[in-house]
Amino acid sequence: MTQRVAIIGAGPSGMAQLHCFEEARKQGVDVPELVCFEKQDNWGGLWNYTWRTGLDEHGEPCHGSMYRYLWSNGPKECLEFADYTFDEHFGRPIPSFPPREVLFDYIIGRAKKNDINRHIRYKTAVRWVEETSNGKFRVTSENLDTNDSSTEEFDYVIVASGHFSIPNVPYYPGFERFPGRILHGHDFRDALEFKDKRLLVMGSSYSAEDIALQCRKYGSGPVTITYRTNPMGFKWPDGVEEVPLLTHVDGNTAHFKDGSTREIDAIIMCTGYLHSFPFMAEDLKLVTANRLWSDGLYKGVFWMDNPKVMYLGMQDQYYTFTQFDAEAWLARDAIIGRFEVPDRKAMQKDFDAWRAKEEKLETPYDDIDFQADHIADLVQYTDYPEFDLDLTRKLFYDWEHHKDENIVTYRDRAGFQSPCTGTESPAHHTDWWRALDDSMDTYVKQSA
Ligand code: FAD
Ligand code: NA7
Repeated sequence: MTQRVAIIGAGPSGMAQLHCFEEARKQGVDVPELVCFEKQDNWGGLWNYTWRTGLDEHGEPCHGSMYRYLWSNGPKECLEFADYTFDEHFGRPIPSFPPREVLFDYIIGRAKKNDINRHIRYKTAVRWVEETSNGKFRVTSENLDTNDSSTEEFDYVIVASGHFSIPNVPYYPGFERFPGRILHGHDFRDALEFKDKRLLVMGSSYSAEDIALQCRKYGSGPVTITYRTNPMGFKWPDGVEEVPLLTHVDGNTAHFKDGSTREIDAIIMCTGYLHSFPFMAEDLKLVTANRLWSDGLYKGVFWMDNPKVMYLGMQDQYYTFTQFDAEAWLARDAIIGRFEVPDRKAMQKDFDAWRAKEEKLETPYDDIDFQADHIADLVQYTDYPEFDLDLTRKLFYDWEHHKDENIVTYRDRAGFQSPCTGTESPAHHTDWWRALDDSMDTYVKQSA
């Protein structure tokens, strides 16, 4: 009997999974039947931009959290597919911080090459996954067009449904009477909505940094960023500042812990996301914070209580596509018998060692090395093509320094070397701060 594998989600992680099974098939491996359930009508996950917010056209929670004018927040060389390079896709060197549409094009380039689309059931949401008495998994899904429900059995389940789509939305006193818009970054789409508005941005991580800058770039009024634990501490451009935590709002006045106040017109909460898997039975459900070493997973992939259930891309992310590839390759190899998942005790021992290392991390540089070590640990077991992982550590270090030097210009840096081809990235034709058109045509066609 052919084995069956259910993959939940056709974002970069689920696509990596389908892709590497195809690579094995090309090597002559007898690959299991693959069914990838995707609730949206297209692949690419978060990179598949939607203008929708709230509920989608089917009344489902909208998955998309990406916004217009989003440019890569890390050098593309640190997420390059080792078996499908930027040079191969674009035919010539391109700069290091491409806009969303350009990266989307790159992701689907590899996917088209291996024709993984044939495994994906679009507009199909997974509703429930549970183990059966014979050690298989019963997966119930719903066709969102017809509302028909179907239940099928699988030998393995791979959860690749992402974890940046269910917003964490705190409450602060006075919100219910605030006379302006309050939204989470998940619902942020177009910075032009906030032209001339005085903004309060909550949070001190990637979204707060990028949305604050982005709004200012597109003509917002002054932006005040409020932090809970530590400020980001960048040298902000004029009109952007960081202040301690909000205590409450009173009309248009925001009050902060240091006793200061600011007049504001809108509040954008960049307060993070929740790992949420309402479709997984309790005994299979990952429960974890957004951290570099997720709870409950051996090698960051295998659900330790039942390693036939695997999760991809569940870590907080410096490395993205490269990490998803490394995880997908190992998941595949466990399924096709090339990698043996050890017993529970050995898994726990391995987990504890990684967790102990994670708990000692202090700086972003430590974080980068930790995640690179994780990738190195995974790829050593697989035939993932060789690439210069150590070079990517250095590129991430450089990127951190560039951000510290100037948060507005770090995306203008060139000369990042590809860990796969050695190609050095050229400068973009326009400074990021002045580049208001983020279309692929403008970006790629005019790139020298
Ligand atoms: P996702 O991209 O979230 O894809 C998950 C897929 O699962 C979706 O297509 C979804 O529809 C589907 N799905 C979910 N639930 C179900 C269900 N029940 N049934 C069926 N299908 C389901 N990374 C970078 O490398 N560079 C960046 O610049 C960058 N910017 C980011 C900006 C924002 C605002 C956010 C939120 C994230 C950003 N990221 C960035 C990180 C991003 O998480 C990864 O790049 C990547 O999209 C994660 O891929 P994934 O496949 O794990 O998850
Ligand atoms: P993150 O990285 O999880 O950061 C969430 C931020 O929100 C973090 O600074 C938190 O502060 C802050 N936070 C959380 N709860 C609160 C409350 N209640 N009040 C104030 N501040 C709060 O999420 P991001 O959206 O920035 O990034 C996620 C991904 O999107 C990332 O991969 C990017 O590539 C894009 P803390 O420091 O914990 O005090």
